[in-house]
Amino acid sequence: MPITSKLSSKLKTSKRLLTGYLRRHIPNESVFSDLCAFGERVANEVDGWGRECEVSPPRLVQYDSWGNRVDCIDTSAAWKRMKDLSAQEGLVSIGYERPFGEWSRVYQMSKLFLFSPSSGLYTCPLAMTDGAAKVIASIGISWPVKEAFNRLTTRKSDYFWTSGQWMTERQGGSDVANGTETVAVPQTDGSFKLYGYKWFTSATDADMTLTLARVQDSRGSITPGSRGLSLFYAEVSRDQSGQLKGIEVQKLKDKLGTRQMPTAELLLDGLTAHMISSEGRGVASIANMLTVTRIHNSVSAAAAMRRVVQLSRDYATRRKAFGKLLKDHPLHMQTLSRMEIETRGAFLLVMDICRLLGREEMGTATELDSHLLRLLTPVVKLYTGKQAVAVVSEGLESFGGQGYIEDTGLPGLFRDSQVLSIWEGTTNVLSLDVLRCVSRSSGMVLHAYFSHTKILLEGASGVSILTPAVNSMQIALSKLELLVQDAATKDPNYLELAA
Ligand code: MFK
Ligand code: FAD
Repeated sequence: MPITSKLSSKLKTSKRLLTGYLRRHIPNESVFSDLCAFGERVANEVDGWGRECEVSPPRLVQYDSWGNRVDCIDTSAAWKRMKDLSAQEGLVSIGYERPFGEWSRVYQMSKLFLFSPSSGLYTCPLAMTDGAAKVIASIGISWPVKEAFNRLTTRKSDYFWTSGQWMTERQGGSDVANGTETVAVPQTDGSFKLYGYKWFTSATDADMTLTLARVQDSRGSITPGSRGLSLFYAEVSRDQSGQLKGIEVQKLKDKLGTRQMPTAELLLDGLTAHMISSEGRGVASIANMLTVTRIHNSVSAAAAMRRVVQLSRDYATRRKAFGKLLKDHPLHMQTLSRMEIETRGAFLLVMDICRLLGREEMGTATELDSHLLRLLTPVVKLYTGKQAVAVVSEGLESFGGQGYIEDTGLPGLFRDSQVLSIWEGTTNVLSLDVLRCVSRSSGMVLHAYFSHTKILLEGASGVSILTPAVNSMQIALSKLELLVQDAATKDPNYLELAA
């Protein structure tokens, strides 16, 4: 039996960290009763489904028995149950129903924090679904995306849709602006047909997607670079013979981790799509999706750390070495304490970003809050992504050899944490995003950061948030320092930005 399947008491410890935070900020009994009930459901039901997703990974059926191309991505029953549960529990919709005003995002992300390590990576489609809903909300909920918005944010499982986020192409995942080759050919009815190759598309069993492409004019010309990219909405549907309309699934990727969910390479061959940004504003328009998915990524990183710390602490009360339990070895406990501190710091920092997002969405954010949200989103994503790999690795070591053995369920935690620093922007690319927002706000975001740390220093409850915040800023700033030094000799464009 995998070690991760005896979770009930450990989730209670997780709830202590969570409840401590929530009691300070949302002292509302219905939040606690919902989280307690959900925590029990995760421990008793969902964790087993997560394991099932791991041992029954998706597979691609390209042809049916009669040789017809079907491109069916076959997922486990547990993966499908995750979708129903996500709708019923409001794992996306809470962010849009906003039952607790500016604290609704904290409430939603608290549920995701409990769900994530048991979710079989279902948090990935949920992140993209939330991001797509956010983009639609920001551009206006009207045709052709009105129904899509309603479906993404519903609690009815049979109406619920998930969304993909198809940005990465072979030529570039970081450099989307220069790497995107997909073209959008205008149709007489105002829609477009997309032709191109999307190199990474996760949770490809989604019902719709947001994607980027270049509009081709009547002479077949396109505009290169960022200014040539527009944002498109497309539904993933099948014709009467069961064939995908305008899409061929070329293959499912064979990945280090995240094996529970399908990640496919897709050929877009005349996929019907609707432009939902102004022409040439694709990157700026999808930025709202990036903000939300990067925050989800940070929640998942903190949750992975939390899970491994809980398991390590529990093991320390059962395993004996040199005649006593591990918990009675001060050196071992020092290791666990360091993991615990990292985890608590990450949790508080992540929740602070969720708080800021909630304030912005309710219109209660101050200018300082908005600058902080813009600055801290890439910082927290890059910091917690790296931290999760380190803490989960330490966690595996705390089990000795057993940490390396597959049927404990522990290696999966490690494999799945490695992706957190890669997708949704690598560490360097996010450091450049910090530089971008510092430069484009004429330094206002940094001013906001230093005012915020001063406020935190003055408030006793903020001190615990301060350390990781300062650490992460240091990582980002040291990257910038290197970049500027390097740029001085190699790349005059960066110097201009850094100024
Ligand atoms: C468990 C949780 C799981 C989460 C789900 C995981 C599923 C997997 C999903 C993926 O991995 S999806 C793919 C994610 N891809 C990336 O994150 C791309 C990484 N590359 C970047 O982030 C680049 O910085 C980016 C492509 C966004 C921009 O490159 P450009 O085109 O060279 O940027 P440019 O020209 O500086 O900016 C264009 C506009 O976008 C500007 O606006 P304006 O035109 O109005 O000035 C920028 O200000 C704006 N912008 C860029 N980044 C922004 C932003 N605005 C707000 N926030 C940002 N972060
Ligand atoms: P590159 O951009 O080639 O980066 C290679 C290295 O160069 C990195 O270390 C990077 O930090 C560094 N680098 C790049 N540019 C700079 C720079 N300017 N300065 C300094 N260093 C730089 N994408 C989607 O669109 N949708 C998905 O659903 C999706 N799912 C994914 C699922 C998985 C499991 C994985 C692993 C990836 C997924 N991706 C998805 C793709 C992911 O977003 C990209 O792989 C990621 O953004 C990096 O892009 P890249 O692979 O082109 O790497």
